[in-house]
Amino acid sequence: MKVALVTGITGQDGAYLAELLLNKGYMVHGIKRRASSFNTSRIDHLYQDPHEKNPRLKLHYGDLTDSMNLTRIIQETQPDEIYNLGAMSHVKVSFDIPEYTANADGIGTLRILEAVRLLGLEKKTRIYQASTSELYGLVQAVPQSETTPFYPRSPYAVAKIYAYWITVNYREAYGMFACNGILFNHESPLRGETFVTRKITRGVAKIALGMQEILYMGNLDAKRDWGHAKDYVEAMWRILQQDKPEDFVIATGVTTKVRDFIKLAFAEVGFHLRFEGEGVDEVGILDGFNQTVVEAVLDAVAPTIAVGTILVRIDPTYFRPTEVDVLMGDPTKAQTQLGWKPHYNLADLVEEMVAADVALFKKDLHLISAGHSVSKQED
Ligand code: NDP
Ligand code: GDR
Repeated sequence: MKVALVTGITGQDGAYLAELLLNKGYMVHGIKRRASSFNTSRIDHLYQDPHEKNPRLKLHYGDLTDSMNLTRIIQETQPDEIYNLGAMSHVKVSFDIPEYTANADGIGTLRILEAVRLLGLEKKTRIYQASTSELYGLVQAVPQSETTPFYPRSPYAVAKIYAYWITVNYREAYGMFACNGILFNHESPLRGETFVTRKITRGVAKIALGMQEILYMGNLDAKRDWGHAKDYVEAMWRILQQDKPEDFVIATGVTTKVRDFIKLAFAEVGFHLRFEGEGVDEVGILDGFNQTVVEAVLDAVAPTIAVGTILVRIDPTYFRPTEVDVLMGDPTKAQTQLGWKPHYNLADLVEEMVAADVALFKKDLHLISAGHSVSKQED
């Protein structure tokens, strides 16, 4: 049985990857951080009681900032494959906690590579590093491929560029099977609540259900190449099954403005939105309903919002000190060498995410009507 170790197993990608590896028959070890409350909701459906015979999923307490902990876990688990997905992954937040981000996202990768080397596992253990399209940063070329120069624009991206190059360096210096997947944005119903797509689909669901009035957003002009996380974890696995260790861009090749994602998401609940104004004064206004869609999605809960109501406003808090304007990947190498192509397009993604959030907040409505309180956190 192949053995995999996944850092960041409690995150969006960790959850989809763990499921994929279990389905392929792997023994999966995951590193979770100690928290004051349970933080495994994304993988609870995969949980296996450690007291059962031969469980194939085992979680270990750990942290990418703790070398000894990582070395011990790697020694104990002797993995054939390590997927280093753990990171402080929020670009905006990295401006608030830059030193921690460098430590976890940059040096954390070094700790894994060095542990594998010191333990003499460099010929056994293959390593996947979660690199990112944020490396491209300030636009040098569109679309971006494996040969496009990098120009990082945030503490997060600068930390990840260290991780990218230290992975390349250990491959070249010690002959290790260490690879970068340069993944463009990928989303899902499991996406963290404060990334733009999930923030939008949550906001749309809550507005449609009468639980929120306005969605406050940052830069609506940013363009992103959005895929589905389920497709992207398949690419991670394929990268480690190659004969030779190499780096790959994983993307859909299609880019979309944040503003258009918002329109698509509102359309899922039958709301037509139009945008008016400029800069911080731009607003998204309800232009009309498609009543059939509204009734189908919301179970005949007709919205009481009047046409002409402002549903989206700009809050400059969400602007970044330095922004990445356009990301659009060229996945040709992955298509030809890995035989990888995405199964989901943007329309499928938006549909799945909005439907999941409508279902989620309908549950919250039941809880509220039964006198329970629910989380009000938004960011
Ligand atoms: P998430 O933010 O959903 O998950 C991040 C994971 O890392 C969580 O399990 C988190 O734990 C864990 N983590 C955070 N800090 C540490 C630490 N110090 N030590 C150990 N674990 C830690 O990210 P995604 O699943 O979306 O992304 C996975 C990886 O891919 C990340 O490295 C991200 O930077 C990168 N990436 C993501 C892209 C995307 O579009 N999703 C695109 C390109 C790259 P906890 O649950 O406790 O917070
Ligand atoms: P990104 O994702 O920074 O690309 O990093 P995010 O979804 O946070 O932002 C995408 C774009 O949307 C703009 N934006 C907003 N973003 C957020 N979060 N909240 C808002 O209100 C908002 N309004 C506009 C942003 O300015 C940005 O241009 C993600 C992460 O998963 C990284 O870990 C990963 O490496 C990259 O994708 C590829």
